[in-house]
Formats: sequence, C-alpha cells, structure tokens
Amino acid sequence: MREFSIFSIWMFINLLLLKSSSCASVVNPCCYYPCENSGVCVRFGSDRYECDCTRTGFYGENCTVPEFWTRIRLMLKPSPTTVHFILTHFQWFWDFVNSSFLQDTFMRLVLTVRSDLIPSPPTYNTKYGYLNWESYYNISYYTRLLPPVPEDCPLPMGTKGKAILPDPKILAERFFKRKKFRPDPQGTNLMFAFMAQHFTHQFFKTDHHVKGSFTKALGHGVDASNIYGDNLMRQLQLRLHKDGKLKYQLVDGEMYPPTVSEVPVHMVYPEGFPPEQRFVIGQEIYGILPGLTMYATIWLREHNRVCDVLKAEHPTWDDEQLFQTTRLIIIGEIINIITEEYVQHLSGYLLKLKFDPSLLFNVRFQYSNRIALEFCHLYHWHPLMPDSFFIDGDEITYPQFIYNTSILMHYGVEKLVDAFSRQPAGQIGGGQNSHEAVLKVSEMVIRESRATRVQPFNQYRKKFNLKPYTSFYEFTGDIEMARGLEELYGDIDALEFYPGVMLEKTRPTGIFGESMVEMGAPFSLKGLLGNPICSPEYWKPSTFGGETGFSIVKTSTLKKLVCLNTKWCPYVDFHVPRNDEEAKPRKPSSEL
Ligand code: ACD
Repeated sequence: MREFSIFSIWMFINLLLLKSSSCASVVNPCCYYPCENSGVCVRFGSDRYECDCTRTGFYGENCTVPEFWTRIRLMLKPSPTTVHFILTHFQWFWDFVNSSFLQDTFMRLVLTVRSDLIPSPPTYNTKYGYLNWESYYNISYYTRLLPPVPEDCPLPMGTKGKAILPDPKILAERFFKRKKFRPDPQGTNLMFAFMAQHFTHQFFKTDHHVKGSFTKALGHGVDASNIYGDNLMRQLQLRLHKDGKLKYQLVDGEMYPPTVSEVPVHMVYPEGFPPEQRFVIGQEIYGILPGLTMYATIWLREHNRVCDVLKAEHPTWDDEQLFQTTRLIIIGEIINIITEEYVQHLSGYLLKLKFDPSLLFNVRFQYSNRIALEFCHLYHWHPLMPDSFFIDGDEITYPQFIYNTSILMHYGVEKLVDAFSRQPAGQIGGGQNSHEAVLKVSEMVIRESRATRVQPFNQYRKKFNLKPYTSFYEFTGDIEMARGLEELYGDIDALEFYPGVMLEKTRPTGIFGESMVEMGAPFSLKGLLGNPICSPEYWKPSTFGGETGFSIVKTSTLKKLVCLNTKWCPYVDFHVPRNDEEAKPRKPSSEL
C-alpha cells in the first residue's frame, strides 16, 4: 500500500514535469502578433490562435484580406506624407479654403479621421489584454490601445530581438543626450514648452507608487485640475468661497498664488524650503519650474477675472454657481487655445484649425475620453528644454531655475512671458537633444514601458495605419544611430515604443517625425473634442452663464489670456519672433 502511494506520487510528479516542459516549448502564438489590421488575437489551447477580424474591414486567418470597400478605400487613400505635404504647402489654396465653408469641411475631416482611431469606450489596460468590465470601469488605470506583450512570450518584445533589452541608461546616454542644442526648426519657444508641461500635467499624473499604470488624474482629459486640484478637498482649500474666486495674495498690487502658510495643502518642495515661498497651486508639483508657476498665476488671475465678469451679469448667483460656471469657461478657453494655437503651431498646417464643437454634431462621435498609457509616454517632450534660461538680460542655469519661486516675483509675469516667448525651444524628435538635467526622465519612461510590457514600435505603426519600418536605417536616416540601435535591439521589430517616437527621423523642417504626429494627433483631438463641454447638451450660452461667457470661450487666445491679466502686454506667442516688428522690445506701456 505504502509502495503504491510512493509510486503514484512519483508518476504524478513526472506527469507534471512532462506537462510543464511540453508547455514551455510551445510559444504562445499571440507573441508573434499574427493578427493584422487591428484584428484581435485569441489563444485557444496552447498552440492555436484565432484572429477576430470583426469590423476591421479585413478577413482571412490573419485579417489580411481586404473587403471590397476597404480595397477601394486603400487605393484612394493618400499616404500620411502626401497629406502632410499638401497641408503644409500651397498657401494660395489654403488661403481660399480658410476663408470659405471648406474650412469647416476640412476641419471636420481632420477631427473624425483622427478620433476614429481611438477606441471609445476604452479597451485594454496594463493588467488586462482582453476586454472585461474591470478594465472599463476602473478609471484609476490608464487605458491602452494595444494589449501588453503576453507574459509568457519567449522574448521581452514577443518573438523578435534580443533576450535582454538594452540598458535604459545606455540608450539615454547614446541616443537621447544632447550633443549641441538643436533649436526646433518650426520656431517653437519656451512659452510653448511650459504650456505643454502645464497643460498636460492635468491629465498625465502617473501614480508611481502603484504598479500597473495607475493615474491620479481621474478626469481623463481637460478638467483644469491643474488649476483647481484633483480632488474636492483640495479644491475647497484653494477656493476663497466668495464670488466664486480662488484664494490669492497681492504683492505690489499684483495677484499671485497664496502660500502654504495661508493655505495648508500638500505641495512638492525640497525639504527646508521656506513656507512663505511655497506657492499653492492646483497641481502639487508646479513649484518646480518658474514657467509652470507663471502659467498657474496667469490662470489664477483669469479665473478671478472671469468671476468678476459673471458676477456683474449675475448679481444673484452664489459663490458656488459663480465658481462652477467660471470653471467651465476656463476649460473652454483652454481647449480653444490648445486647438487653435498650440496644435496649430505644432502641425505647421496652412489649414487654419478651428475650435467649433458643432462641427461634430451630425457625425458619430462619443463624448468621453480615457487617457492612454501610450499617449502619456509619447508626450515626454523633454528635448524642448534649453541649455539655460534667458530672462531680461540674465542667464539662469538649471540649479538656479529649479524650485525658485522668487524668479516669478522678481521679474513679474510680463517679463517672464516676454522672455519665454523669445527663447527657442529644442527640436523634440531626431534624438540627441535632451539636456542632461532631464535625461533621467527618458530612462524612467523606458523602464516604465518595460514594466508595463508596451508592444514594439512597429506594432503601433501598424495600429495607426503606418507601414512598419524594415530597417533601423530607414527609421533614423542616420547611419551611426542605426548601427547603434541595431547592435542593441537586434531587430527593428523589437524597437521599443518610446525610443521609436523620439528617435525617428524628423520630417524636413519638422519638430518631430511622422509617427509622433500620426499617433499623437488622434489621442489629442479625441481628448479635446470628447470633453463634455463640446457635446450638444453643453455647448450653448446658458452653460457658460450666457452669451458673455460663451463668447469668452469662443474668442479666447493666448494673447488675451496674458494681456487681460497683466499691466502691460509683452511679446506673447508659441513661436519665436518671426520678423523685426515682433522682435522689437516691448515696454510697460504696450497695449493689447
Ligand atoms: C492633425 C492635427 C495636427 C497634429 C499635430 C501634431 C500632433 C502631435 C502630438 C499631439 C499634439 C498636441 C497635443 C494637444 C493636445 C492634447 C489634448 C489631450 C486632451 C486629453 O493632423 O490631426
């Protein structure tokens, strides 16, 4: 009896070992990414898969055969390079378009073509590579466009490339670190760079303490939480509770954010930093750079200015209604400025981009948004940062600039805006343009993308209807960089997502390459127009307190935002001065 049971245990262990070794030799077929054209790979048994091609426009085992209308569409569809060329050339044509009904037609096309690429409702997240309720419902996760690389793949990027991915430190040193400052050929300045940082940190707030790509920004879009705080407790602390306004301090008659001595909320400052210099802002990290504190001050002033405008029209409204309505106006202003000036600038298009939510009222569009991990990663645009900062004739180094709130008080908003609008920012794409002070961030993104098993760059190229690159040389155009990447990654299909969007060859005179635009634009436009204020139910005067508030939203510009809140109007733009007139120094008497 005893012998029998020992034998059976031995047999059982052998069977287990056999089973596990036979499983180990079978590669999960989804690791080969066999399903094309957004087909979904589902594993059956241990070695079989099926591609679900439903509504992809393709059929066949791997969703590779186009249906009739797909074939026609593909034949007629111009390449992204052709579309970009047309949009950035033929001034006479675009002058005509911009002054006719055709502007609306083109703008609608841009919005729909781009946002159709974003799944809505959202799909996967870092924990779930298949659809499920938790991943839809739990908004603490960033969503993802592509599921994670399956855990059981033989290689880190699936089935191609090296068994060990390159050291992020080496990648950063060799391919990201600046050799010599390369200004952006599109003329981007630091006013743009700080706007990018100020604006995006309302919806990119990765919770680094929790594994699995969690975000602290639960609004998943433009909610102005960088101004009002990302939770109700913080918002209530920041509010004056009178006339809808936010708390402030006056210094020489000018409005600045209050300090932690007056408003005890959590802000990130170095240990020992004097409390009277710790500004309190909606976003807890905005004390780090004077450019962010400057924007926080401008938006604080704008909020309180709009409250006065509303109060004059609605003397019966209580603090709450004034606050809430002003917040919606501020959100509208942000979306308008970002669409018509910020994205316009980035695009380099001659088509004049227009913020008009009603363009989508008669097409299929969902008013919701979920921030994606891939969007968060691709938006790490640290090459924008210069070697040092020039303000009013002074050169300021990084150690003098970081966590120095006195810079804002010392120069004032006007001089900072003027200086930042004149100083060129670095070109984002093409590699080797990140200042040493920010190099760690690229390393961090790469590490995080590995921890979250982000699929290879070429898989994302396909997801966004771009041809996958066939060689590193085709990808960078730089023989030395191509050789280096090849040596480290071994296969172009194993190149990671973030190095992919950042190191790709830039378009001629462009701020970045094709992939950044083709992948960034869909996330952006869906996020901007998917905001509830853009829906037919909200987009009407009453939402904004009447025609006055509605008009503030519809006519907002970066220049008005600054100059309605400063004593004199500095040079203010997302582009460095284009001509002698713009380059002329501004004086305190300058008018709007
Ligand atoms: C188009 C318009 C031009 C797009 C040009 C560049 C896009 C590249 C990256 C993203 C750019 C801006 C991001 C702006 C706003 C983000 C809003 C997010 C809201 C949640 O060709 O389509």
